Amino acid sequence: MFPDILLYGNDGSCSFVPRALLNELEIPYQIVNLQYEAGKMEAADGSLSNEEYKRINPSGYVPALGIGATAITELPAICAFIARLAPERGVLGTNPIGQAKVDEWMAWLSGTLHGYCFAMMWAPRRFTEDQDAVESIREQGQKVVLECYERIECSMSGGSAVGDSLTVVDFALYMFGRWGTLRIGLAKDHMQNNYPKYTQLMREMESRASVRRTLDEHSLAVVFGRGGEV
Ligand SMILES: N[C@@H](CCC(=O)N[C@@H](CS)C(=O)NCC(=O)O)C(=O)O
Repeated sequence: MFPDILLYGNDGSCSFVPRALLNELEIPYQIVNLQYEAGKMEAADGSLSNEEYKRINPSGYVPALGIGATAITELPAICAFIARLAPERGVLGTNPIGQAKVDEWMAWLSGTLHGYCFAMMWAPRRFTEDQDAVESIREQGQKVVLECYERIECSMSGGSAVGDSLTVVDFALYMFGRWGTLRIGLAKDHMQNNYPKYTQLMREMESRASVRRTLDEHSLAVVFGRGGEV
Protein backbone atom coordinates (compact mmCIF):
# COMPACT_ATOMS: atom_id res chain seq x y z
CA MET A 1 0.00 0.00 0.00
CA PHE A 2 1.54 3.30 -1.06
CA PRO A 3 1.09 6.60 0.80
CA ASP A 4 -0.77 9.44 -0.92
CA ILE A 5 1.90 11.34 -2.81
CA LEU A 6 1.74 14.90 -4.11
CA LEU A 7 4.56 15.83 -6.47
CA TYR A 8 5.24 19.56 -6.82
CA GLY A 9 6.85 20.01 -10.23
CA ASN A 10 7.48 22.31 -13.12
CA ASP A 11 7.66 21.36 -16.81
CA GLY A 12 11.23 21.04 -18.09
CA SER A 13 12.74 21.16 -14.62
CA CYS A 14 14.48 18.52 -12.54
CA SER A 15 11.09 17.41 -11.16
CA PHE A 16 11.09 15.26 -14.30
CA VAL A 17 13.32 12.80 -12.42
CA PRO A 18 10.98 11.87 -9.54
CA ARG A 19 8.02 11.83 -11.91
CA ALA A 20 9.75 9.39 -14.27
CA LEU A 21 10.75 7.29 -11.27
CA LEU A 22 7.18 7.20 -9.95
CA ASN A 23 6.01 6.17 -13.42
CA GLU A 24 8.73 3.53 -13.71
CA LEU A 25 7.87 2.00 -10.33
CA GLU A 26 4.13 2.32 -11.02
CA ILE A 27 3.54 4.27 -7.83
CA PRO A 28 0.40 6.43 -7.94
CA TYR A 29 0.76 10.18 -7.34
CA GLN A 30 -0.94 13.48 -7.91
CA ILE A 31 0.91 16.34 -9.55
CA VAL A 32 0.82 20.01 -8.55
CA ASN A 33 1.99 21.98 -11.58
CA LEU A 34 4.01 25.01 -10.60
CA GLN A 35 4.96 27.81 -12.94
CA TYR A 36 8.09 29.89 -12.58
CA GLU A 37 7.34 33.59 -12.99
CA ALA A 38 9.63 36.47 -12.03
CA GLY A 39 11.83 34.19 -9.97
CA LYS A 40 8.92 32.64 -8.05
CA MET A 41 7.26 29.24 -8.10
CA GLU A 42 3.50 29.19 -7.75
CA ALA A 43 0.70 26.89 -8.84
CA ALA A 44 -0.20 27.32 -12.48
CA ASP A 45 -3.91 27.15 -11.56
CA GLY A 46 -3.56 29.81 -8.84
CA SER A 47 -4.24 27.35 -6.02
CA LEU A 48 -0.87 27.93 -4.30
CA SER A 49 0.98 31.21 -3.95
CA ASN A 50 4.76 31.45 -3.76
CA GLU A 51 4.52 32.21 -0.02
CA GLU A 52 2.40 29.09 0.50
CA TYR A 53 4.78 26.98 -1.57
CA LYS A 54 7.73 28.22 0.49
CA ARG A 55 6.06 26.79 3.57
CA ILE A 56 6.30 23.41 1.78
CA ASN A 57 9.80 23.94 0.37
CA PRO A 58 11.57 26.88 2.03
CA SER A 59 14.03 27.23 -0.87
CA GLY A 60 11.10 27.75 -3.23
CA TYR A 61 12.56 25.22 -5.66
CA VAL A 62 11.04 22.19 -7.31
CA PRO A 63 10.74 19.31 -6.79
CA ALA A 64 9.04 18.64 -3.48
CA LEU A 65 6.93 15.72 -2.35
CA GLY A 66 3.97 16.09 -0.03
CA ILE A 67 3.26 13.00 2.02
CA GLY A 68 0.34 13.95 4.25
CA ALA A 69 1.61 16.76 6.47
CA THR A 70 5.26 16.01 5.68
CA ALA A 71 7.21 17.64 2.87
CA ILE A 72 10.29 15.98 1.42
CA THR A 73 12.65 18.23 -0.52
CA GLU A 74 16.00 17.85 -2.32
CA LEU A 75 16.23 15.59 -5.34
CA PRO A 76 18.44 12.86 -3.80
CA ALA A 77 16.16 12.49 -0.77
CA ILE A 78 13.03 12.52 -2.92
CA CYS A 79 14.42 9.86 -5.26
CA ALA A 80 15.54 7.72 -2.31
CA PHE A 81 12.12 7.97 -0.68
CA ILE A 82 10.34 6.93 -3.88
CA ALA A 83 12.79 4.08 -4.48
CA ARG A 84 12.27 2.74 -0.95
CA LEU A 85 8.57 2.33 -1.68
CA ALA A 86 9.49 -0.38 -4.21
CA PRO A 87 12.54 -2.07 -2.62
CA GLU A 88 12.15 -5.15 -4.81
CA ARG A 89 13.21 -3.04 -7.84
CA GLY A 90 16.64 -2.28 -6.32
CA VAL A 91 16.93 1.17 -7.90
CA LEU A 92 19.07 2.43 -5.00
CA GLY A 93 21.68 -0.24 -5.75
CA THR A 94 21.62 -3.93 -5.01
CA ASN A 95 24.62 -4.29 -2.68
CA PRO A 96 26.50 -2.01 -0.25
CA ILE A 97 29.03 -0.84 -2.85
CA GLY A 98 26.32 -0.18 -5.42
CA GLN A 99 24.29 1.71 -2.81
CA ALA A 100 27.31 3.84 -1.92
CA LYS A 101 27.89 4.57 -5.61
CA VAL A 102 24.26 5.64 -6.03
CA ASP A 103 24.68 7.99 -3.05
CA GLU A 104 27.93 9.32 -4.48
CA TRP A 105 26.40 10.01 -7.90
CA MET A 106 23.30 11.67 -6.50
CA ALA A 107 25.33 13.89 -4.15
CA TRP A 108 27.63 14.97 -6.97
CA LEU A 109 24.88 15.48 -9.55
CA SER A 110 22.83 17.51 -7.12
CA GLY A 111 25.58 19.47 -5.40
CA THR A 112 28.09 20.00 -8.21
CA LEU A 113 26.47 19.61 -11.64
CA HIS A 114 23.07 21.05 -10.73
CA GLY A 115 23.56 23.28 -7.70
CA TYR A 116 26.83 24.79 -8.85
CA CYS A 117 27.51 24.38 -12.58
CA PHE A 118 24.02 24.68 -14.11
CA ALA A 119 23.14 27.28 -11.48
CA MET A 120 26.07 29.43 -12.64
CA MET A 121 24.50 29.45 -16.10
CA TRP A 122 20.86 29.92 -15.16
CA ALA A 123 20.90 31.49 -11.70
CA PRO A 124 24.07 33.61 -11.53
CA ARG A 125 22.32 35.74 -8.89
CA ARG A 126 23.06 32.93 -6.45
CA PHE A 127 26.76 33.79 -6.83
CA THR A 128 26.93 37.57 -7.18
CA GLU A 129 25.04 40.81 -6.77
CA ASP A 130 27.37 42.47 -9.23
CA GLN A 131 25.53 42.78 -12.54
CA ASP A 132 28.85 43.21 -14.36
CA ALA A 133 29.98 39.77 -13.18
CA VAL A 134 26.89 37.90 -14.42
CA GLU A 135 28.05 37.21 -17.96
CA SER A 136 31.41 35.79 -16.95
CA ILE A 137 29.73 33.57 -14.35
CA ARG A 138 27.40 32.27 -17.07
CA GLU A 139 30.35 31.56 -19.37
CA GLN A 140 32.25 29.82 -16.61
CA GLY A 141 29.07 27.80 -15.88
CA GLN A 142 28.97 26.43 -19.41
CA LYS A 143 32.65 25.50 -19.14
CA VAL A 144 32.21 23.58 -15.90
CA VAL A 145 29.03 21.84 -17.14
CA LEU A 146 31.09 20.46 -20.02
CA GLU A 147 33.77 19.33 -17.55
CA CYS A 148 31.05 17.48 -15.64
CA TYR A 149 29.83 15.80 -18.84
CA GLU A 150 33.41 14.71 -19.44
CA ARG A 151 33.59 13.23 -15.96
CA ILE A 152 30.26 11.43 -16.50
CA GLU A 153 31.56 9.99 -19.75
CA CYS A 154 34.74 8.74 -18.08
CA SER A 155 32.71 7.14 -15.27
CA MET A 156 30.44 5.12 -17.58
CA SER A 157 31.29 1.50 -18.09
CA GLY A 158 28.11 -0.11 -19.37
CA GLY A 159 24.47 0.62 -20.02
CA SER A 160 23.81 1.85 -16.46
CA ALA A 161 25.70 4.29 -14.27
CA VAL A 162 26.00 1.83 -11.37
CA GLY A 163 26.65 -1.84 -12.08
CA ASP A 164 24.45 -3.57 -14.61
CA SER A 165 21.07 -2.62 -13.28
CA LEU A 166 18.84 0.42 -13.53
CA THR A 167 19.14 2.92 -10.67
CA VAL A 168 17.79 6.37 -9.85
CA VAL A 169 21.08 7.77 -11.16
CA ASP A 170 20.17 6.76 -14.73
CA PHE A 171 17.00 8.86 -14.56
CA ALA A 172 18.94 11.85 -13.22
CA LEU A 173 21.66 11.47 -15.87
CA TYR A 174 19.05 11.37 -18.62
CA MET A 175 17.53 14.63 -17.45
CA PHE A 176 20.84 16.45 -16.96
CA GLY A 177 21.93 15.28 -20.42
CA ARG A 178 18.69 16.59 -21.97
CA TRP A 179 19.58 20.03 -20.71
CA GLY A 180 22.86 19.86 -22.61
CA THR A 181 21.12 19.26 -25.89
CA LEU A 182 17.85 21.09 -25.50
CA ARG A 183 18.66 23.95 -23.15
CA ILE A 184 22.32 24.86 -23.58
CA GLY A 185 22.22 24.10 -27.28
CA LEU A 186 24.90 21.45 -27.67
CA ALA A 187 24.38 19.74 -30.99
CA LYS A 188 23.37 16.10 -30.76
CA ASP A 189 26.44 15.08 -32.73
CA HIS A 190 28.56 17.01 -30.21
CA MET A 191 27.05 14.84 -27.47
CA GLN A 192 27.44 11.69 -29.55
CA ASN A 193 31.05 12.43 -30.56
CA ASN A 194 32.30 13.71 -27.23
CA TYR A 195 30.26 11.62 -24.81
CA PRO A 196 29.32 8.43 -26.68
CA LYS A 197 28.75 6.26 -23.60
CA TYR A 198 26.69 8.95 -21.92
CA THR A 199 24.68 9.45 -25.11
CA GLN A 200 24.02 5.73 -25.29
CA LEU A 201 22.68 5.75 -21.74
CA MET A 202 20.44 8.69 -22.61
CA ARG A 203 19.17 6.93 -25.71
CA GLU A 204 18.35 3.80 -23.69
CA MET A 205 16.65 5.80 -20.96
CA GLU A 206 14.60 7.74 -23.48
CA SER A 207 13.31 4.51 -24.99
CA ARG A 208 11.89 3.35 -21.63
CA ALA A 209 8.10 3.48 -21.44
CA SER A 210 8.21 5.38 -18.11
CA VAL A 211 10.45 8.10 -19.55
CA ARG A 212 8.35 8.40 -22.74
CA ARG A 213 5.22 8.69 -20.64
CA THR A 214 6.80 11.40 -18.48
CA LEU A 215 7.93 13.34 -21.56
CA ASP A 216 4.39 13.16 -22.93
CA GLU A 217 2.89 14.25 -19.60
CA HIS A 218 5.11 17.34 -19.63
CA SER A 219 4.71 17.87 -23.40
CA LEU A 220 8.50 17.72 -23.64
CA ALA A 221 10.38 17.00 -26.85
CA VAL A 222 12.37 13.82 -27.22
CA VAL A 223 16.12 14.23 -27.69
CA PHE A 224 16.37 11.23 -29.97
CA GLY A 225 13.96 10.41 -32.75
CA ARG A 226 11.04 8.13 -31.97
CA GLY A 227 13.14 5.37 -33.51
CA GLY A 228 15.92 6.08 -30.99
CA GLU A 229 18.42 7.47 -33.52
CA VAL A 230 20.58 10.48 -32.66
N1 LIG B 1 18.98 21.38 -4.38
C1 LIG B 1 17.70 21.33 -5.01
C2 LIG B 1 17.78 22.14 -6.29
C3 LIG B 1 16.48 22.19 -7.04
C4 LIG B 1 16.51 23.26 -8.12
O1 LIG B 1 17.47 24.02 -8.31
N2 LIG B 1 15.40 23.30 -8.85
C5 LIG B 1 15.26 24.31 -9.89
C6 LIG B 1 14.51 23.74 -11.09
S1 LIG B 1 15.45 22.47 -11.91
C7 LIG B 1 14.44 25.46 -9.35
O2 LIG B 1 13.44 25.23 -8.70
N3 LIG B 1 14.87 26.68 -9.65
C8 LIG B 1 14.16 27.86 -9.23
C9 LIG B 1 15.08 28.99 -8.85
O3 LIG B 1 16.29 28.94 -9.13
O4 LIG B 1 14.56 29.95 -8.26
C10 LIG B 1 17.30 19.88 -5.28
O5 LIG B 1 18.17 19.04 -5.48
O6 LIG B 1 16.09 19.56 -5.25
